[in-house]
Amino acid sequence: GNFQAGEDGRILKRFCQCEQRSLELLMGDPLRPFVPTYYGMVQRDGQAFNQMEDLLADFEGPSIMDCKMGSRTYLEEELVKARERPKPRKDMYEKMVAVDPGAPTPEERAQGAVTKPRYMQWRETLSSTSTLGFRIEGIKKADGTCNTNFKKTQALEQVTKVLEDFVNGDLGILRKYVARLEDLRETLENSPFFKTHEVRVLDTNRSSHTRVVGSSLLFVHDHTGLAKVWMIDFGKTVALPDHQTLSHRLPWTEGNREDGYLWGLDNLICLLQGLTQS
Ligand code: 4IP
Ligand code: MN
Repeated sequence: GNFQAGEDGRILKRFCQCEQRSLELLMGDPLRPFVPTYYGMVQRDGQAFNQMEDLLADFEGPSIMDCKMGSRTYLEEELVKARERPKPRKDMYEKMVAVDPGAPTPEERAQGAVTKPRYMQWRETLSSTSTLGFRIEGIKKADGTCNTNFKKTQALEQVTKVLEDFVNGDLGILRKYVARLEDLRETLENSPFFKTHEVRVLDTNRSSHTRVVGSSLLFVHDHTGLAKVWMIDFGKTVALPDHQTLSHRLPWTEGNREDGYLWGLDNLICLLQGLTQS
């Protein structure tokens, strides 16, 4: 797996240069309270790991939810690569037919393989990634139940029901999640990591220097009423070329590199807010 237990409230995650770079920058950014504290790279049995805060350490029997944020979950580079040097992925083909035997095209069926962007786009349109800018990836509840079977959870009512079930309808927990996400949104909108220096030049405050493709929000709460959210998984979070900026809200078209992160966050906050009022 990607993770190993570390010492005193820390975890080890398989080393990724891109993630290290992001975490190092984030340690000096206003977003720091919303990401796991980074403790640098360590070696174990000849393997390199990023050492970071165990976000579950303060919880008693936590319930956990992973939401993948954004309207696009793969890098544009993958699209270019797939066009120039297509790399057939048999594993992704297998994952695809396991969910929907009718999904592959006749050509893909003959190959027994699909390209990565093809698979990722199929996942996006099947789930709420395309319609809401986020999708639920997995939930592990305090009662021991675990569900990662959300690949086809797309409809607003379905997503809402899953969120409500995750918190067992607890209004206190919901309100804490909403408050934390509103804090996060405000911090994102003011984060130099998320926002570029071109901001002032272009006279817009919605620009960014960073893509946060494939990054997740981790929701954790427990029976004591503690409820927090963190941004996790920066393996695909990269700096944009100079002078390029993002709104994180505009729809993606190839070349504009928009990731829909804030659009998804707006929708998620809206949904949870709705639940506190029902
Ligand atoms: C997975 O598909 C996830 O999208 C992974 O993202 C992604 O890794 C995998 O790409 C892809 O196969 P399923 O969730 O449908 O199994 P995450 O790591 O965020 O879960 P990347 O590297 O794109 O993040 P490959 O190329 O690693 O298989
Ligand atoms: Mn990843």
